[in-house]
Amino acid sequence: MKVIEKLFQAKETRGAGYFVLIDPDKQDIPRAVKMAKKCEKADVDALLVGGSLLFAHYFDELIQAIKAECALPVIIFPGGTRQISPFADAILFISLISGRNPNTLIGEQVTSAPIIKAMGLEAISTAYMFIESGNITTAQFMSDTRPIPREKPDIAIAHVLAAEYLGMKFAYLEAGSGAKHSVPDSLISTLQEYVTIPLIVGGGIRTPEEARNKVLAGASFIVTGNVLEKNNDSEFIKAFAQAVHIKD
Ligand code: 1GP
Repeated sequence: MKVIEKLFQAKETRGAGYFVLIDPDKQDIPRAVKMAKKCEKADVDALLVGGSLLFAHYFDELIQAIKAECALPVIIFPGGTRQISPFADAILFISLISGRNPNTLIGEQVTSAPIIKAMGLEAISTAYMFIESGNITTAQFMSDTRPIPREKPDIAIAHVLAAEYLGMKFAYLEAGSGAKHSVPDSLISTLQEYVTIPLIVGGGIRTPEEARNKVLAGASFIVTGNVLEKNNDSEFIKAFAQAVHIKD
């Protein structure tokens, strides 16, 4: 079964899916493997691997090590063309549609597409949208783009509609890693009325309750990163998974 089908199935059967982001710059290989195993036990739906910068030089090795010990789908969430690996199950093929930087809209994609083809990686077309979150995030700075103002839903609506009409499979609403404020629930509920493509929501989500509220507002997938780097207690991960899986 393709990874995208597994994701749709998780959304269908559990109400929503829960992704944990492993940033190779924040976790070395042994820590990442330990975390991946805990996530599998805690009923996480998939692991995202990637980061805005990538100082780490062991991207392939980290993914291989996770795959050797954990059965969860490993999906690359790339901060750039250096983050492609044949050892992953799929890659979020993102276009940063909230920005007007041609390189992050189409340039990086053209450079990486032939490599992805050669590796036989499953590419999952995803519209990536930065939502203003109270501080300038690394991803915003590195992409040289401005986020969509959080109090201007019309701008966000126009962007998700464009994503759907362009045939993208997901829209990822990103407040940014470590964001002061996560994507507002009210914005999620407005956007889900306009499109049928599933909304992935991440950035600055710190509690299971916050995650659940986003699902209740209409998010189909929730991503957390930072919060589990600070507390990777198995029960805490489980609490997030249970909060997101509203049908379980
Ligand atoms: C994924 O970048 C986020 O969309 C992760 O954000 O690290 O703040 O959870 P946090």
